Amino acid sequence: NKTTEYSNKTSRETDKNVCPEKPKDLIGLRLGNYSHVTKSELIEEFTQMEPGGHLRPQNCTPGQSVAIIIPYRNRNSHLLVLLHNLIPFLTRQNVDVTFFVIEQAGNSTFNRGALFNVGFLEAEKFHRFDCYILHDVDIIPLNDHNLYRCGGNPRHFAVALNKYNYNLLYSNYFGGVVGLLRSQYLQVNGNSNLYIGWGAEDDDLLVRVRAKNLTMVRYDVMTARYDMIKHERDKGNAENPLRFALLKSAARRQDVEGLNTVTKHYQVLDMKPETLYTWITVSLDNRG
Ligand code: UDH
Repeated sequence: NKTTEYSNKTSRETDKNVCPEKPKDLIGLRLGNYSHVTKSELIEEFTQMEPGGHLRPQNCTPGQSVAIIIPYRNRNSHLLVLLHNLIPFLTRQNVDVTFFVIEQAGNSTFNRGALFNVGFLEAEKFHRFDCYILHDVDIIPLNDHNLYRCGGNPRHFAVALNKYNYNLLYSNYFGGVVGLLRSQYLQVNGNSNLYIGWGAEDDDLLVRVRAKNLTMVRYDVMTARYDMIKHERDKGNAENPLRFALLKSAARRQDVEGLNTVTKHYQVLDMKPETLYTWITVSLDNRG
């Protein structure tokens, strides 16, 4: 029983050595590491990784278990760079984290929102994580005071991107990297599954958050600073012309479409617990 195994490892009742609120090894703002790296080099470098992409503090007991959900298709080099940066970053933060890469199979139009819902449901089959962080593959955190954990309100982590001179893109921006407690993700009914192609699924999630009387919280621009790896728009992820119309009905659709309806629309084709991550390939029918 995987769940029991996992819980035993992180049980706080038997261990009084709880990780400090503010970890001691933080170093603050630094440059990202964009050197070319292979998967086997990462496996060799990060011997602390446990099967399925589980990383946990060695010297204290963490307060939360965190799942990082990465929506993915055809971005291998970005994924390796992300992990090369995230693993040391999260080690310094004493985070108990498991990485899930959710790969959309085939050539169907990319559906980032649905992939997050799939990631949540599939991760739950391993463990009821306390905190779910929804993380684009190409966004690299630069300041380890940007603590990867969840709290009383959903957090927008990716506030200041290099692409926008490390400023917020717009005041209601809720994209790139966000974190919600398990209970909050359930409460908002996850993401919408209806945004097929690029745009506005992140805005829809913020509407859902607010409609349930939750507030988005953010760290300041120095703390919540990221580099986005430069890339062209992917094939199979064209701008969605319906996105503005969909966004208008976001709150109305919230309870009838989202996490509670995605099950009908995906199939797991492959599931591999590897050293650096649990890799899950899914087909989506993109019918909501
Ligand atoms: N993603 C993939 N593969 C795809 C499409 C998207 O892995 O084919 C994932 C990936 O995690 C990515 C996220 O979905 O970080 C968001 O997609 P995106 O990077 O296309 O979206 P973003 O708004 O990119 O970050 C804007 C770049 C558009 C280029 C415009 C050129 N003028």
